[in-house]
Amino acid sequence: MKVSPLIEQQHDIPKASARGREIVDARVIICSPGRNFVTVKITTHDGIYGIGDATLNGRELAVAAYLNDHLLPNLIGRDAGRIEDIWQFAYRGAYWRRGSVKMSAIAAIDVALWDIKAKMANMPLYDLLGGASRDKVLVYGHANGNTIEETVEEVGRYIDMGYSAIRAQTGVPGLKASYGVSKDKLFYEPADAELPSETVWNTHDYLTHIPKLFEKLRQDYGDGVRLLHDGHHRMTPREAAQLGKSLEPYNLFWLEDVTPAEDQDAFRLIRQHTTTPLAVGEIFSSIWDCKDLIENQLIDYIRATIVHAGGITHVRRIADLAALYQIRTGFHGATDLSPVTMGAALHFDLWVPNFGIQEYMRHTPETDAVFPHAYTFDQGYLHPGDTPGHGVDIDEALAEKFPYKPMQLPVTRLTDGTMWNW
Ligand code: CS2
Ligand code: MG
Repeated sequence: MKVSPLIEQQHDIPKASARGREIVDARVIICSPGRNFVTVKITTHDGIYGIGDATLNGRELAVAAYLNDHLLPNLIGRDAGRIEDIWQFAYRGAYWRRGSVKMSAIAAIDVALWDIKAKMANMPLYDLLGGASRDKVLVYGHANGNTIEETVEEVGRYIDMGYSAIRAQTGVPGLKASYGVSKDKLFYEPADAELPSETVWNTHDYLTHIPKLFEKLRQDYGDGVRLLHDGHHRMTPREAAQLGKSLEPYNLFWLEDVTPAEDQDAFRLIRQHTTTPLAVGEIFSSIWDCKDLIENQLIDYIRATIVHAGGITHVRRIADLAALYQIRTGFHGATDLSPVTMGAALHFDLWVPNFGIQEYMRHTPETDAVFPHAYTFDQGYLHPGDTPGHGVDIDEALAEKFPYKPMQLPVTRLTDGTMWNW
């Protein structure tokens, strides 16, 4: 396997002394190679550096400001090895707890410090976490089309690429744009305008249309392929229960984000009516967002992910709680989570005992060039590679050529104009 020179250099790392572990530099790098990314780079006195992702789609500069103005100045002179203490300092010390902006900022620092620690130990991060629990990481890809026929064809393309787990999204007749359907098939990027573009939504039409897609997929591709679907927070709990029930004959791997999860108890109603497996959590920022969902076994997969939920240090706690209840991980892995998050997540996935699946939306060639990485795809699985650290770097000179571009996620309204959940 060919790895980039930036990744190769990381095998050559000096031994750390007490003084050598001190943080001497911590800064934010913002770039837009295809889309915006916020990256934190932390360097020790010995010259070992680690990087972390702080990208929060459509709110990138808010996280960057939180890092620059409030967190990073505190790091200078601290021992880079004291990851837990730095996490507690950033979380408790702020007084204001939780929230996507703060937890993404903490996550970036945390991942950069785990990267440094694994490099100091001269180990791939998965080894430092406890060692591999499996040989490779099952991933799912994204197939989508404007019509059922187009989506079915796309699923076939993913099967041909070697995927055994595929998320299928399709346009709903009569609606101009549907969540999950993109112009570009391999690289889906929903943030498409400086000020949010408006889409229209109609749950009634969606609920009657979606089962037809999965019926056709099972007819054409049989029972072997794992099929997933994302409801993107659009339904009420009762509507979600209806969809789950109507999809039962097609044996989905999971049905995701069927209803907004601020009210964790709402999932009881869904659970009582359907055995379709439920996944939720890509917008969660802490364990408190999913504690009841987990303890009451109202979900099957937890999607809270490293970049938006406080880094490895915090997501490890979520995964451990989930393991007690036989709930498995299914980390968010859309293109707005940078390759740095993908690398860190893959090390976590290789280790975590209760692993379920990892989302894998491919990044554009520009993004991949700015973030050289050791992870590789083979026949529906990813492997994080064995480079010390998390195996992802940033080419800063190249990053500079892609300056930040203001972009936001769309919003959606019902057909009568009522604001709804995008
Ligand atoms: C998503 C994302 O990947 C997913 O499951 O729901 O596409 C999500 O819409 C974006 O990450 C938002 O930034
Ligand atoms: Mg989703």
